[in-house]
Amino acid sequence: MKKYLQFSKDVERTLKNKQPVIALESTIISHGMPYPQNLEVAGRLEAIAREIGVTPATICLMDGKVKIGLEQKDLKILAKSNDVAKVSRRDIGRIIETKKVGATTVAATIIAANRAGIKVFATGGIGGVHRNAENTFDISNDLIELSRIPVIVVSAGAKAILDLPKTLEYLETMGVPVYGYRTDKFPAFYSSQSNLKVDKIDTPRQIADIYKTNIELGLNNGMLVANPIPEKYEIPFAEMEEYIDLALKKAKKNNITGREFTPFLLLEIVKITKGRSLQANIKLVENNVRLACEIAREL
Ligand code: PSU
Ligand code: MN
Repeated sequence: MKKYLQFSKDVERTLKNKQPVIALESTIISHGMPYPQNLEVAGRLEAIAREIGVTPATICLMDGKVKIGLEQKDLKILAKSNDVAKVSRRDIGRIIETKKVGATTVAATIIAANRAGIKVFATGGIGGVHRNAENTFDISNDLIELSRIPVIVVSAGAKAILDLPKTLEYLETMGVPVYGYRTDKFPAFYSSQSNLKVDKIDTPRQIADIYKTNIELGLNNGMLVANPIPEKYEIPFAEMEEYIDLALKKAKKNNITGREFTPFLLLEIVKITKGRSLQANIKLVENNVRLACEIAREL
């Protein structure tokens, strides 16, 4: 992949100087949030990282290249155009070859980040095992890539649109460590906790140390750091459940499947909650970027 990587000046210099960098995904911009909030958020996440002294590298595919670190005009295209492809592992080659614009999911972003030498990545929520997966087989590529790409993924757990117990079981099957940041309850994205147990870790330093040990042991898997949404911004689990139900019913009625399924549900929930879920989403991503930056500095 090396010859396809195109670094921004900023990211290239920071990596060369062995200073901290974090990776950010672009699907959250193109398919995860509505315009114009998506563009504001993309800019704000980068600003938060810079304030902490960490260089943000938002990643996407453009002009036949894997871009590591974007300019404002790139972010604008991702935020506004409705001709942006959602890219997981299997889509990378096709979108590079056809020189289309591709927004990278968690899966594709960590693949690219790893090739670029970036070890920490922040997002909102990861993809996972969908409800009813026993019939649909809908399991996100994110989980597979987490098991084989040695990048630390900071997320607010997994979204309650998913089947959380099955998602955790699958991560265990695939050998992916899941750590709760200062909690032993797996966070459920909009809500700070579920009743599912995870191993608790209390400091960015400890996360960095475990990561380094894993690498020294030759275990080349990634790890998931689940960082709960700050309580004052959370939407209670039971309340979310009603909205998610509505969104799932609508998806079924409209026959939404495959890569369209997650974006459909996310935007539907924004509509149903009249933007409240979007506010929670924004707060939790910001919170994840801060933690990812602290971990990157420890590394
Ligand atoms: N979860 C969110 N917001 C998102 C996504 C997931 O809360 O924007 C996006 C991420 O890019 C994730 C992708 O990698 O959806 C997963 O899609 P799928 O379920 O189709 O694998
Ligand atoms: Mn899927």
